[in-house]
Order: sequence, then structure tokens, then C-alpha cells
Amino acid sequence: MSHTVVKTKPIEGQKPGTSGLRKRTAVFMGPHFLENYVQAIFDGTGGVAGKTLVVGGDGRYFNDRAIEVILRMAAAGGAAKCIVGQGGILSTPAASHLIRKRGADGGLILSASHNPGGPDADFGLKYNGGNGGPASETVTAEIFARTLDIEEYHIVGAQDIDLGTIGTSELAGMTVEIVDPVADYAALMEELFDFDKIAALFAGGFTMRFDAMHAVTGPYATEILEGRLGAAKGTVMNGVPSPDFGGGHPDPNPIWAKELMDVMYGADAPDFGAASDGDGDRNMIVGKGAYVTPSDSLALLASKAHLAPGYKAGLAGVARSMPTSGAVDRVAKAKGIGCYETPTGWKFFGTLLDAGKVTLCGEESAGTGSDHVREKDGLWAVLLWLNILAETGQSVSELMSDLWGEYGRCFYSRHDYEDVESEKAHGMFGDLRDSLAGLAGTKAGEMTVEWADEFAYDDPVDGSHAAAQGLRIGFEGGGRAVFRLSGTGTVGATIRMYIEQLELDASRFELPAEEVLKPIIEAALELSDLKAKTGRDAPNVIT
Ligand code: G16
Repeated sequence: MSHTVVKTKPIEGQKPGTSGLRKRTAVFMGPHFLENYVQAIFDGTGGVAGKTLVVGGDGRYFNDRAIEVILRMAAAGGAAKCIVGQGGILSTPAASHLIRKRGADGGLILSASHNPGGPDADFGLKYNGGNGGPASETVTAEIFARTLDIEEYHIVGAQDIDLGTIGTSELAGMTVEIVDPVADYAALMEELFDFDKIAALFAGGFTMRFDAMHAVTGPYATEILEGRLGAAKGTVMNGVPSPDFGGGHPDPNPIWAKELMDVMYGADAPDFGAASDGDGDRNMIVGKGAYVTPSDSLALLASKAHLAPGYKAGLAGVARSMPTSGAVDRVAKAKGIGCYETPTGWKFFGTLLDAGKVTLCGEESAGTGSDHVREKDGLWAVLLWLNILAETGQSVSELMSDLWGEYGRCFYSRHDYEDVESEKAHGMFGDLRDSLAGLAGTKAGEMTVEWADEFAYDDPVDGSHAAAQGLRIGFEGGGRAVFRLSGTGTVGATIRMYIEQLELDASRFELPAEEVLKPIIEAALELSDLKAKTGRDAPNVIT
């Protein structure tokens, strides 16, 4: 078998974002692009000689072709073994689990997460370390540095590996093991949750719809919900992964999971609804006519996790990303456990989880997870909800009303301005940053600014410092607005504006969020001058 050393040059645009590298599929398929980035990952992580890697992805267009390239390059680099999900399929949390369970040195996960897939849409590649979590800031910087001075990559010439057949084969001295992508993950879920109790709930007539959005959780949800827990056939909708996600946008929020929302807000709605994203790490929870925000879901799970066997000893602590609402903080305070506020990106939870400081973490961007893996985990969150519903016998709405009654309600919303001209977005951001120091005391509409700052984070475990993690404006009365530039977009810049207001008056809990949040939204738009500076009248997506 030939080992080829291909001379190459750095390619622009290989700076990893919040979660690996995401680009248009056509860019990844361009000459040397994928190969350069894979070589940069290998080199940036100290080479792959003698290592074991987990490889798999969300099944989007180019997934299988890219895996064949990665395998041939890993073989050329002298890797001992690659463990690959059958058909090239591995959800992000399942990959994280497999890395940990097999003691692998790391893994390559092919996904652009919730971004659409297909030849004209998006592709992505991320590296996870031996703890099963996203590469740390330091490793990401090493990989990026390597993309800037790369001169060659290594690849063996070989026939394609048959990804469809479970078993072991050899590729230029490297072992390739094709594994069932679902089995190990499902076994882990059985350890954490009371499957008998949840099965009894379904047997008693409880109904559910899970929208896999034509993405990777289809096979996982079908096996676990319909197979092991006895939920009715048809509980899982859009359950067959397709290379372009059925032409959809596999992002589990009320906008993109409209099909599920229509079911849950329609006549004869089932008791419980949930959805997951492209690579299976995000989740959306919705009861009969009752959407639960990700921030509220995190708070509810933190308050009731002890009802599931895997968490019966209680939680060591909780963590949330900075733009996530403070709902979980109030639960943690009442429980007397630690609560950490980290920058956006799951990687920042890794050190806290590894050090045993937190058990549960979550983000406003529909991610919730625990120390069972080092990624957020969509189906895990759904199963924890099911376990809680089975134990309490309450409905989603009842659980949420009780939570608000106990801790108050954090009204919350996120406005996304997508594909803004990069220069304008950065201009607006820079101006707002410059004005922060003088904002306290400023009046904007009905609101008065109490404080403003730029969020920075010092990791309490490894001491690393992360600067420039979002602009925050706190208002008198406890309201807050946050501005961030997305790290996962593939075109132009995406500005996210997050708005939050804690309400303790129970007579206001049922008010529409838009009404409660309106004065803060207007004040935030005025202070940032977003509309004039970006030329955008309204957000593209409101969640
Ligand atoms: C990724 C990270 C998440 C993070 C999100 C933020 O999500 O894994 O931890 O919250 O990006 O995205 P943005 O920078 O666009 O706000 P995913 O699901 O895309 O991998």
C-alpha cells in the first residue's frame, strides 16, 4: 500500500470556532481543504502514531467520503486503531462516551451540528480529547497554528473501507473496528435512568412525540424509546437520518421544529414532546401547549435530577454558560451547591466536570448534559425528563408552575441577527464595547442601566483565562441584556442578543414573555444602536 506525502500550502479560513471548524460543504470538498485540516489536527495534538481514535459523524452529505480520507490519513500517521460507527454514524454524545469507554486518545466528529447539510449547505469537523470533550482552548490554538504553516500531509492509497459492516479489518497496519453506534450509548442510558419506571409510564397510556429532524438521533431514539421503553410505534418522527436532513434545518427550537410544535399545540397533543439536532447533542422540551426554554429546563432538571437512579446521591454542583438565564442559580442556591458561570461553549464545562465540581450543566442554546459524558446530550435530557415525569406523575406544565412558584420565573428570549455583514457587526460590537464603561446610570426608554461589562472567565480548575466573552448590560430591577457574536455561523456574522428578567410576582407568571421583556429589548436596541449600525430591522430568529 502506498504512503503518499502530499506537498501543500496553508489554506485560509481554517480557524476553528466555538465547536470545531464549520464551513460550506463545497469548501470542505475543495482541493486539500479536508486533508490539510485533518493533518493540522493530527500534528496539533502531537501526532497519531500508536494512538486509538474514535471516528464518526451525523450522516450529513460528505460524511462517509470524509471518513474514508480520515482513516487513510490516520493509517499514514501510524495510528494503532480507529473505532468507527457503522455507516459512519455516531452522535456527538455517543462519540464522547465511546472515547471514554474505550480509553481512546481522542476522536474526530464530523458534523456542523444544527446547521443544514447537503452539497450547498454546511459541513464541519471537530476534535475531542481523551476525556471525551471538545478540544480545550490550548489544543484548538495548536491546531489553528498548524493550519498556518502546514507544508505536507500524509495519506495511504487504499480501497475504501466498508463502513456498513460491523467487524474488524486492517488498513496499512492500522486496525479499523466498525461498531454499532447505538449499543454502548443505550447501555449507559439504562444505567442512569429507571427504564422500568419509564416503560410503565408508557404502558399506562402516556404519549410522546420525539422529532429526530431527519438527523442522527433517529436510530438512537427509535431503539431506546420505541424498542426498550415500549413507546408506541410512530413516537419517533423524522427518524431516518438523511444527508440533507430532509431539506430541513435540524435545530430543535420552536422555529425549526415547527412540525413538532404544531403537534404539541394542536388538538389531541401528546403528553410530552422533544426534539434533537443534527448531531444529537441539543434538545428541545415541550409539554402539551407548553414550550420549556432551555434555561428553564436546566433549572427543572437541576431541581429534580435526584429522582433518577444515576443522580440519586444529589448533584455536586451545576454550571451554565453566561448568556443562559439565572434560573438554575436559584435552584443551586436553595440546594446549597456550587454554581459556575462559564463562557459559551461546552469545552468550558470540561475542567469542572473532570474535577468533580459539577454534575449537571447547560446552555441557553438548547444544550444540557451531565458528567456521564463530556458533551451536551439531547436524548439524555429527554430521558431525564421522562424519568422525572414518571416519578412525579405531574405534567410538564405542572412541573414548571411549581418551579416558578418556588424560585420565581426567569423570563427569557434570544434574538438572532444572522448573516450580518461582518464589518458592520464588528463595528457595532466595538462601539458598544467602548461605551460600556460610561453606561451605568444611563436611561434608555423605561429602563436604567445599573452596570455593564465585558464578560471574562478564569477557569477555577486550570487557571486559564478567556477574555472577550460577551457584552453585558444589567438594568435596575434585575433585568439583563447580553450581546455576543456567534462562533458557529458559516456565512457573515451572527449577532445574538439575549434578554432576561426575573419575575417574583406569581400573578405575572402567565404573561407572554415578549410583553415582559419588551422594555429591556427596546433599551438594548437603543443602547447598541443595532438597527442603524447593521441595517437590520428585525431579528431572523427569535427563540
Ligand atoms: C456549539 C457549542 C455550544 C455552544 C454553541 C454556541 O453548539 O457546542 O456549547 O453553546 O455552539 O453557538 P454560538 O457561538 O453560535 O452561539 P453546537 O450544538 O453548534 O455544537
